[in-house]
Amino acid sequence: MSTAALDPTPAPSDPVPGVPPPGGAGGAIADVEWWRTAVVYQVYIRSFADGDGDGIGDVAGLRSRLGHLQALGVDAVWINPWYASPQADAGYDVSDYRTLDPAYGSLADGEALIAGCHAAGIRVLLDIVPNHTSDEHAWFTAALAGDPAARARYLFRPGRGPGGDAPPNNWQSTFGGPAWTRTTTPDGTPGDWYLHLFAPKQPDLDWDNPEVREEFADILRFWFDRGVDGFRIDVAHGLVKDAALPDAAHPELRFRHSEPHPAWDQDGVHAVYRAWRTVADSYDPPRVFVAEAWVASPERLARYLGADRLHTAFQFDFLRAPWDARWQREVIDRSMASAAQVGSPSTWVLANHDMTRQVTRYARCQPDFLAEPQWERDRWAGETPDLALGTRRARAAVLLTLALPGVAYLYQGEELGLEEVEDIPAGRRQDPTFAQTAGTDLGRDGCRVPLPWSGQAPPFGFSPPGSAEAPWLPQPPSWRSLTVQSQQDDPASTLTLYRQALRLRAEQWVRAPDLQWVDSPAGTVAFNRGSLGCWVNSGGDPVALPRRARVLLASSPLDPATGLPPDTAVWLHLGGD
Ligand code: ISL
Repeated sequence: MSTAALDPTPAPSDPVPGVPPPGGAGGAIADVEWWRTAVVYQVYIRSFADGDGDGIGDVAGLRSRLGHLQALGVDAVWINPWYASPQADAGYDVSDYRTLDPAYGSLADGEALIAGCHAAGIRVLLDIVPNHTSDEHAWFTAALAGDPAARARYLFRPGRGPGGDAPPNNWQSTFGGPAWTRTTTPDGTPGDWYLHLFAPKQPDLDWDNPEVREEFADILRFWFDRGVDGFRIDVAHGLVKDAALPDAAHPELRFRHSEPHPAWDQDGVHAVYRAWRTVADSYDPPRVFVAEAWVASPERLARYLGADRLHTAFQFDFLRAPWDARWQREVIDRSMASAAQVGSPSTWVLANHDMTRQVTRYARCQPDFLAEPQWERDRWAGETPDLALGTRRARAAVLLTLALPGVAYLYQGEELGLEEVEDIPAGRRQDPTFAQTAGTDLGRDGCRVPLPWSGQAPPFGFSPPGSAEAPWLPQPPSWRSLTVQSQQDDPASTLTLYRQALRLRAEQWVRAPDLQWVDSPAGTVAFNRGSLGCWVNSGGDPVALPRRARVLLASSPLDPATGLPPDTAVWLHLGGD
């Protein structure tokens, strides 16, 4: 057994503007199959970097920090919605899909950003929001004004019961409260109701209307023509509803992604994506998609994928799996098998802007998430997180993720080991979930807090020095030890671990053969890919590592006497050379 000290991995080269880094994006930019093995970094633009000092992240801030992404070695970015929006749901309420929100920049700024990313060897995915528009979108304001063609693009229905006073069905909004809001007719009397699976300011479109389909094909082309490499599809499982809009056995739209609901995962949705694939394939190089589709199983998810459908879809079971080897292995096996059946790569993700950050998820008891219809933030209310433990596990989890075959998505800030900020004062909370549940659900603001870049106090370099406005969500003072500046030269930091891991992945794992499970002690997951090995210990005891293995990277220090400690992962070169 070798538990030799970690091999020194070359430090990432200093980013050179316009010059792709070696090993990462540089090699991949010419490859049309790049999306099968890419590492994609999710930029939550509102919280990434603020260029103009208004406390809100923007395109100028993102451009100024591309060096961070180069040094990390990512292949692509996915930028959360940057379109014109009243920001009722942080940009997922779009009022104009063909321009940027002024808070983020102009369309010209967006075009320059796309070009700047490409020059840096980084591809660009945008986020398309096709399930709903903003209520301030021109289509919806025309609908409310009575234009029949505009009304037919949304789901207006008469109410039930005397006077139509009850909503048309029993669906409950994802953010809490009824999924229907009643309109007022021009003469001031109560009118029809409109459907919104999310906030009242996000009316659902009627995807049975050909005008809606044509409009979104045109929006895709608008951005593809500007060089965008692909799209993440918001709520991809929700566009097509059961046409009768019947009552649901379980009215909540939010919790029961694993059970049938007439709003989710209807067969008719696949025709939409077949049409979108034709649009994407008409470009050279072809553009790509990743679906956000919360469906009952990996097998249902695979129905979204294939040569005539979408390229990839997030494997959320992996994100939701507890820190437990049995679940990890089962989820990985099932996700890989179902994606492989349709010729798609698995798409691994540990975090996004909707989910409790992994440091905090892994810092508490590990319930059986997959069997639970609840979100973890409800279940955990009141349990103090052990953040040191959560950090240790999160560092191990990313080595597991990046060693797996397929695509990996990183969410901004995970490379700094940020935790969920759970003590944001009620008056500062922005997520509509908080208001729509009267505060019983704290919502998603805690994973959206602006990034700490440098310095000893907020805004930690997020905004320029002397900015008039504070960051739009408050940053914890403790983040002084988690800034990019404080971590970049620290060999033990989480940022250094991510940089080393991405470099080794680009150099070795992406070319490695398929995964073979290795028999390993209970509480561990172990697999080989050719001469590379990955071992993860989520059990309570140290385990011995294979003999004649050379350590390439470890998530925490190894113990020469006992091997792989609990809550640690290691990458090995097998064969002892
Ligand atoms: O985050 C959730 C619950 O609090 C999820 O149910 C989430 O709403 C669902 O995954 C869909 O998310 C996407 O669409 C929403 C938007 O608020 C999310 O940020 C986005 O990722 C509506 O557009």
